[in-house]
Amino acid sequence: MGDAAVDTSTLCLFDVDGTLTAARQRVTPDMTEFLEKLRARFRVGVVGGSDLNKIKEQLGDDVTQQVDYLFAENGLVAYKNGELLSVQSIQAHMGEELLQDFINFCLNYMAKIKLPRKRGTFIEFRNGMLNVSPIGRSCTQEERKEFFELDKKEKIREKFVATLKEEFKGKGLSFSIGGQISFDVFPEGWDKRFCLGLIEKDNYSTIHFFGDKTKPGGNDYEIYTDPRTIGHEVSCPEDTKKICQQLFF
Ligand code: M1P
Repeated sequence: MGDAAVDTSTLCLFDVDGTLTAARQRVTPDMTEFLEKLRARFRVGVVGGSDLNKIKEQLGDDVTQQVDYLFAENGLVAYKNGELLSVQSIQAHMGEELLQDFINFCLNYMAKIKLPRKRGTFIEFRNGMLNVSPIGRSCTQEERKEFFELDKKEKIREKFVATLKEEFKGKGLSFSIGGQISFDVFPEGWDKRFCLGLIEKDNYSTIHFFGDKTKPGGNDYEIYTDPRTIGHEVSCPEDTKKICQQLFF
């Protein structure tokens, strides 16, 4: 089918884990073929929280060529038509002044906490976020469990985050306590909605978003409920395909 048949005003945007692939697994040939078929009708994009290498492991080395948009790290690393479109980082966004104030405050706060055990890597610097861990990320699995149990009782992370929210009020930072030993800090809006800002100038009249973590607290929630998208909740890759079949074919 030639380009004339493509509805260029509609974009179908897909989450990766649980939507195009099973969690952290490779895409099936069936899904790859389906995306190709869909791309003959509409523009197709992929938005994942993982970095580009992890997305390539799951969707294939040539994924940037297989879709119209590939957004890794929620769009901090963005490809359009196989070409690098833009790269964003937390240091470029926050600026060194605020970033250092924040890091120094965290280190100072952690220096005053007494825990049964402390290890290393208290702040992990990632491209799009800081990950802060009072016990330190280099703890063992046993130590991790011990901290997690203690944190349930003593709310160490919750209190830390509450203090940071107060101290850095109005600085445009979001906090998320997701795992067991740490919490994430990132600029407001740097969830999957980040990629929507990058495609604004492409003037799509309709953007369909498909994701599985669409409930509050899930990492698809914000983009799923964003007024710029029509959100579709899926339960697994087979469901994604089924819903698309019903909508588009
Ligand atoms: O996926 C949830 C969290 O998983 C890890 O947290 P922890 O090491 O505390 O269990 C981290 O990768 C964190 O960034 C992430 O949000």
